[in-house]
Amino acid sequence: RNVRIIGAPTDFGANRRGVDMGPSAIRYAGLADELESADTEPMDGGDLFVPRAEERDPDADAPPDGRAKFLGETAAVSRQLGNEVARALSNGETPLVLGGDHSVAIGSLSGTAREADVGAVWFDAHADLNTPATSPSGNIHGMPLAAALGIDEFADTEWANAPRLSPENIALVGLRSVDPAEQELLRERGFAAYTMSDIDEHGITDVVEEALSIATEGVDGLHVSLDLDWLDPNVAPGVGTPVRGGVTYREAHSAMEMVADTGVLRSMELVEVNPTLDQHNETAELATELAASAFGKRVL
Ligand code: DIR
Ligand code: MN
Ligand code: MN
Ligand code: MN
Repeated sequence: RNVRIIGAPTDFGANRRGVDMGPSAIRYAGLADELESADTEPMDGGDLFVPRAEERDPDADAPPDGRAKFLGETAAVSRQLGNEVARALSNGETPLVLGGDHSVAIGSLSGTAREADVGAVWFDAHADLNTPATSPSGNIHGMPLAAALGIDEFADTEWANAPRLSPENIALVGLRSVDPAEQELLRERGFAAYTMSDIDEHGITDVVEEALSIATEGVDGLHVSLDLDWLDPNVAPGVGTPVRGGVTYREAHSAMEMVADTGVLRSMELVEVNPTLDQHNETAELATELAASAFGKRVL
């Protein structure tokens, strides 16, 4: 298959500068070679235009109630990215989006769930279900799943809604840092959510198998959102919001191999790689390896 690499070097959705260097770091770590070793054809269209945070006023487009920094900039990038993802898909390519912070998922999801019914697995320490009213930080990287689902303030936002993404086909895996309002949402709306404790108890294979079956049930394709802070900071130190107690190197590969085995991977993103916080670019290297596993790379 042809894999369309789309760099989305945002950082204004996060609380730390440097995640905008993610796309470069991931490419430099050997993404193209890794994808070739998974028997895919990488096609790199370069990076989207993203405004520089220091040239903008974070509160210029702040919503009347609540906080959402760089809302206008996020909207602009999301529109652009949504169109690029949709275009790649219509050319028969599989989009692989390189973040940037996790706010880029708003664009990926709006693009991938435009012409098809799509389910998603969210591999992340966090739930990313805040809204401007509930966010403790005002950082939009903590909100993309709420945005894509059109929850509350995001309800009538054309750039944020992913029209054919249904809440029944979403599974969150690896949770260990969830804000109170997010806990409430998860409970009320009945999302399939698996914490690290679930992985401790049932093992990565059973948890991911269940998550994938929920996400792929009755849909045309699967979107995989991989926030590198899903992994334990011991193996993925180069992220802005590390949380101890994440999945191991081998568990992560195992999960991505299971993604490949579904045969319906439609789009994917690698987000939150911050080379300025990393050791020898190892988090970007890990991201390239995990992408290869998700695209079908095998030892034998
Ligand atoms: C936190 C952090 N829940 C927030 N979220 C992060 O700011 O909303 N998501 N880091 O990946
Ligand atoms: Mn995230
Ligand atoms: Mn996270
Ligand atoms: Mn259980």
